[in-house]
Amino acid sequence: MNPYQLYLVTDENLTLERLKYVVREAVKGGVTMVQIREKHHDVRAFIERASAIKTLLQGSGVPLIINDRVDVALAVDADGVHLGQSDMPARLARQLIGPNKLLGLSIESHQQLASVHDLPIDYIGLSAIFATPTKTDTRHHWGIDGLTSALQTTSLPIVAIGGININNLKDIVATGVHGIALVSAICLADDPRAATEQIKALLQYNHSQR
Ligand code: TZP
Ligand code: MG
Repeated sequence: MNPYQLYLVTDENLTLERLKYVVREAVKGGVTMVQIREKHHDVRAFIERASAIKTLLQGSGVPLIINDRVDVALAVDADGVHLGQSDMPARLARQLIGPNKLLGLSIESHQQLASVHDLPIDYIGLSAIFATPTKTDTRHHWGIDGLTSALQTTSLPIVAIGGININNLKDIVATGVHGIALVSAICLADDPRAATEQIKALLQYNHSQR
């Protein structure tokens, strides 16, 4: 199974109860990976939230990835870390987490993309495909054409993130991208399980049409 196919990134504004509910329902709906992304909470709350999700994912086969913080990933024994450009350098993170954990890196420009080939990472988060209210400081928007050319530039798996929803999914899948990462399309849905199932079905249908 491709673990990048349907990657849930959690919304930092969810209460712990809603966070647990969303992740539980999204797993039932078929997400293949979960990233806990916390921007406002202190490290203690981050660990508490990550531990709760780790417990919930136990036995599901869905890997847990921690955004930004290698220390939190180690503390909760997560399956991996996702770094941004201002987080710990990938090489150092790899030394700390060892060879067996997943390491992802957000790539936000052509220049950053050109320098990934010698980094010890497992996958790229191509950010942001489209402008999105979930993250308002994104500067470069790759669009479908940028995503297509990025896929030709690297052999690393690419996960597309930013503004992806059921309306543009078909165009994203048509690029052959390895996976899509979603925040609001699942976290803000009234029924996160139904939303996930709908997206998963569209992914599978569009993939079969390629
Ligand atoms: N990184 C780039 S865009 C983004 C992140 C975390 C937010 C994506 O959220 P949404 O709601 O799926 O557009
Ligand atoms: Mg980050």
